Order: sequence, then structure tokens, then C-alpha cells
Amino acid sequence: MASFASAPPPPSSLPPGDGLLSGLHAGYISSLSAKLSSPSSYEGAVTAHLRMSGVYWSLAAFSLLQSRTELIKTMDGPAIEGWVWRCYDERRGGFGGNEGHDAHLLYTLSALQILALLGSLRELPKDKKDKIAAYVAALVDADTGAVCGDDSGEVDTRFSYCAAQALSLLGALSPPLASSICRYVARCRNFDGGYGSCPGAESHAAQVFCCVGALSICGDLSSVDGRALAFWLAERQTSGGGLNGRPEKQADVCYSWWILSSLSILGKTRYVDKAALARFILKCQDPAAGGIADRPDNVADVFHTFFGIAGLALMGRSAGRAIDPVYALPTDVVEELGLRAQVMRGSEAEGVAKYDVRERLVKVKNAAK
Ligand code: GRG
Repeated sequence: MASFASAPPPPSSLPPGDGLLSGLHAGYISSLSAKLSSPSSYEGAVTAHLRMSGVYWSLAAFSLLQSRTELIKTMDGPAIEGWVWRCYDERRGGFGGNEGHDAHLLYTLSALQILALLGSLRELPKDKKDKIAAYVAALVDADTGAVCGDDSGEVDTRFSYCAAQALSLLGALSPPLASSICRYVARCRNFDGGYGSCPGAESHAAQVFCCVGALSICGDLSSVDGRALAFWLAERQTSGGGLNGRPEKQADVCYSWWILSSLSILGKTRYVDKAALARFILKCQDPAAGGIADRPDNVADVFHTFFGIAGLALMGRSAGRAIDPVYALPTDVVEELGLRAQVMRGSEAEGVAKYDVRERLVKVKNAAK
């Protein structure tokens, strides 16, 4: 477990970008997109239902390694954008996971994030934005603030985050919607300071990100027990340096993102040993073909490639573009779109209750210190 009670871990000995096989990962990501679009590929078949999120993970990972111009050229931005619109479910107003699929909130957020990464979200006509926003808003229960993923009625705090971010990207996060979302998320807080998928559900680090991220976007972190939560998150660091999602589970690269981003929002990334975490992520790289796996010696995939690079970027180690811990988009994209979020101030002296209301006064670079 990391030592967090007294002095923070000593500064890392690894310089930014050191050990990250950026060129190989960029090659892995671009070759993967060709593989996925091949009708006979195994990878393509088993991930067909969640293709929209897969494309977001790919583009977001690539964006942290290369400029937007390079992204649009290498990944064929216009073709991707055309495909995204072919996944639009005109009847419901949201996006599906692939062509011909019904709209779902998860994929609607991924689609909007893809458009943001490609730089075309700002150009979206107002009537289209309004229609997508109406689809998202209709999934938020006005009384309880619980958010459904789609027509099936499944409720999960993942969807609270997706609704908050999607509405924010569309400039449609009204105060009543934001406070409804916060009301529900606050009910999902557990005795350990963590959050689960619904009220009473076990704390899980990925759901913590969703809950704290939703509260941050909605501009009200007042219900978060920052101290208890940061301790619980710090306890996720295992002896090998990697982070797990809950007690007694194995470390997994993706928790580097879910946990570090949450700690960034709380202003407490110093609670984990970043150098040890960076070494764990770097050990999960495929040194031959590129890509990052969930843990050392496993097969790489695009999900862990994105979250591994994103985790390193949060620690200032990607040597590429910085990532925003709340929106999971490059910071320049978040700034370009004028997006808002709330973060806590980091120092114990200032107390966890002091934060900046709906203003990004604390820059991500500082939060990562
Ligand atoms: C834009 C970054 C971003 C996210 C959008 C969809 C979403 C919001 C968040 C997903 C959060 C989530 C619940 C991820 C699941 C992560 C994961 C690896 C879960 C595995 O859980 P278990 O219980 O495995 O199978 P362990 O053993 O790790 O507890």
C-alpha cells in the first residue's frame, strides 16, 4: 500500500515520457482500426456492439500521442465522422454502438467525445444539439435524479456521468438537471467514502470516477467526503505499484485512470506512489507490437492502451498532450469548448471543503503534482 498519511512519496526518477513506447502505440492503434473494420476479423466481431466507445478509446489514446492534424490524417477523421453519423438513431435522438443499433447513452457520450476530438462538435447545428440534449435529458428522472442508459430502464452511476458530460458538451446542463444528477449520486456514497453503481452497492473505483466526475461536471462536490475517499483510493495501490478497483482484487492498468483522475479532482494525487504506478503501466506494454494490456504479459487491447496512456498523461509522463481528469479529453479540447468542472483544492491546510465553484481555477498540470 502507498504511504499517504505523512510525507508524499519522493519525486519520481523517471523523466516525462521515459519508457512509453509512443510510436509503437500509435502504430498499434492505427492498425487496429483497419482490423476492426474487416468483416472477417475476430476482434471486429466481438466488439461490434461497443464500436463507438472503441473508436473513442482509440482516438483519445492517439490524441495524447499526436496532434489533432496527425489524428485526422492517420485515422481518417472524415471517414470516422461519416460513420459516427451513420450510427445516429434519428428516432430516439442519440447514438448507437454501431450502425443500425438503437441509441444508448454510453455510445451517445462516446460519439460526442469523438466529434470533440476531431474538432467538429462546435460546428454541430443547434437543432441537432437540441435534439441530442433532449434525448439525454429524458433519461434523467426529474424526481430522483437516477439516470437510465436507454429505453430498458437500467439505472447505473455510469449513466449519471455520461449524462452530465454529454449535456455539458452540448451546452445543455441546466441547473435543475445538474442538481437532480447530484442528488442521486450523493445517495450512492458509502461508509468508506467510495461510490457504487446505485445506492447501497459496493464501492468500486471505476464507479467512484463516474460519481465524482458527474458531481464535478455538475459543479457540486459538497457531498463528497474527500478525506475518506482519498484514503480508500490510496489503499487500492498494490505491492507491485498497480492499482486495483476494490479490496482483494488484482491490479489492472485501467484503474490508473479511474483512480488518478478521481484523486486529481480531489486534489490528492500525492496519495499514490506515482513512480511505482508508472513502472507498473510501462511493464504492461507490448514491446513488439505496441498496445498496453491490463497487467504484465497479458494481451494488449485498446481499452487498456487508452487508460494506460491516460494514466501516464495524468502523471505528466506521456510527453504528448495533457488530459483533463474530469472529461477524459485532451486539456486543449476542454479549453477550446469552454467546458466547466469543479475540483477540490489539494492542500490539507485549505481543507477538503474548499473548492472552486464552476471554474477551472486549478489547472490539470498543478492538480497532477
Ligand atoms: C469517458 C472515461 C469515460 C468514461 C465514461 C462508461 C463510463 C463513463 C465508465 C465506465 C466505468 C466502469 C464501471 C468501468 C468498468 C471497469 C472495469 C475493468 C470493471 C471490472 O470490474 P470487475 O468487478 O473486476 O469485473 P475487478 O476484479 O477489477 O473488480
